[in-house]
Amino acid sequence: MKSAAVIPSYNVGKTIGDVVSRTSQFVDQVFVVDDGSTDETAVVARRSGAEVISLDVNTGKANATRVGIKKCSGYDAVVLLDGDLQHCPEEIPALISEVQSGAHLCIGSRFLNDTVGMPFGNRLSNRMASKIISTITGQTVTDPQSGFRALEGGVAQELELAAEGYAIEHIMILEAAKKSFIINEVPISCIYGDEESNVRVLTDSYRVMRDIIRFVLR
Ligand SMILES: Nc1nc2c(ncn2[C@@H]2O[C@H](COP(=O)(O)OP(=O)(O)O)[C@@H](O)[C@H]2O)c(=O)[nH]1
Ligand SMILES: [Mg+2]
Repeated sequence: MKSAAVIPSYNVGKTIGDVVSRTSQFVDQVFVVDDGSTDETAVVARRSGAEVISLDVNTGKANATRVGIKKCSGYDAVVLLDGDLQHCPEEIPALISEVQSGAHLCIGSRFLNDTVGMPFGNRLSNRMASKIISTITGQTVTDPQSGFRALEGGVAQELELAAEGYAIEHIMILEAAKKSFIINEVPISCIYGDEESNVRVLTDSYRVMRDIIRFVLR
């Protein structure tokens, strides 16, 4: 199974080298979409073996992910993961294996494992998102905000992913469910260290809700 990873990246120069070199051990090609970073993200990613797609200005996680997925045409599986080392690349084979077994979208869920270390705010917003996405799709999705997931290659190219910023994770699930694609989850770990989040609670929560409502009304 020919696989690729897409890492949407914004100012993750401190961690991207490690993420790329560890991810390369489990996929055939790593694409880093450097989204107008002002640090050494692109240089470090390239040096670590990734093909880097550089965007001139910061366009947000959704756009960078769409750009990266387009580059993956011809791959059988596309893995998505964050660039700040909160995900463990060694868990990639478990996600790809689900695609190999027939899943169209396999989400790495932090809630099927111990959630020790997850900040209270994240836990709360995840619970709410889980209720909303599970209700709309009619299936239990324990971690709709997880950025660590794998898509079947053809499905990856077929999804429109009409979302902005962090809404992409939710909209990907809704689009996949609407097209009756097979969605499942596997447990993953998530590391909470001293990384900084780019999430702006009010703006990003508003965008997520707006994009979900738009999707439902379409
Ligand atoms: N391309 C791109 N990637 C982003 C942007 N913001 C965040 N990311 C990526 O998305 C991942 C998750 O973002 P982060 O801010 O850490 O969110 P959190 O982990 O949910 O708090 C990061 O590791 C980055 O790789 C952005 O504006 N553009
Ligand atoms: Mg993060």
